[in-house]
Amino acid sequence: MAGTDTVVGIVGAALLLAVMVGVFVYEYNNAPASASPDAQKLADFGSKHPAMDPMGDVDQDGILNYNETDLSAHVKLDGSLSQTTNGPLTKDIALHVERGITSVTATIHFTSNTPNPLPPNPNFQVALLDSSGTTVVAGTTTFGGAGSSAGTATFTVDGAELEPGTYQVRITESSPSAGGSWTGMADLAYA
Ligand SMILES: [Ca+2]
Repeated sequence: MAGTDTVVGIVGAALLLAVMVGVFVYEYNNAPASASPDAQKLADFGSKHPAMDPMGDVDQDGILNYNETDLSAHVKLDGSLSQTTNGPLTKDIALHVERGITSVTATIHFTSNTPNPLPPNPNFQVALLDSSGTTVVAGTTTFGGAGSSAGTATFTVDGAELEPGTYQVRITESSPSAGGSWTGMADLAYA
């Protein structure tokens, strides 16, 4: 029994020593390094992007701004609307805007289900609305003209006109319209 106790004691002491050495090596390697990178990154971010929130998340991907390499955001606007005869149909797509925004540009390329017989009828419009539903900017639509089924609708707004918050890109299909689909992107640039 004495021999077993001694072995247990030696093994226990060896394990304790191994743990202590491990802790020391971990602390030695990590203590200075783990405390400062975030602080250093935050300081660097603050000097490079003073208008922005380092703890924000402009592209809403879960990675905070100060850990991002690309400080822009791109929101897909793809969608479709069915035929309407009684009134305009709309589709809203949310945009997250933070301080430091310099511009928002949105463009959609749409295709109507049937060629448009009326050249002045733009079929699809795009606009930016604030959280109260007020139009911040109404875009312009370029249509292919009579017999065409394709066109482009776009807007650009200066960031100085935008308070941080949630906005909506509203795509409106005029009435009457045969319906259609579009692809597009909203690009948000930050300083
Ligand atoms: Ca992010």
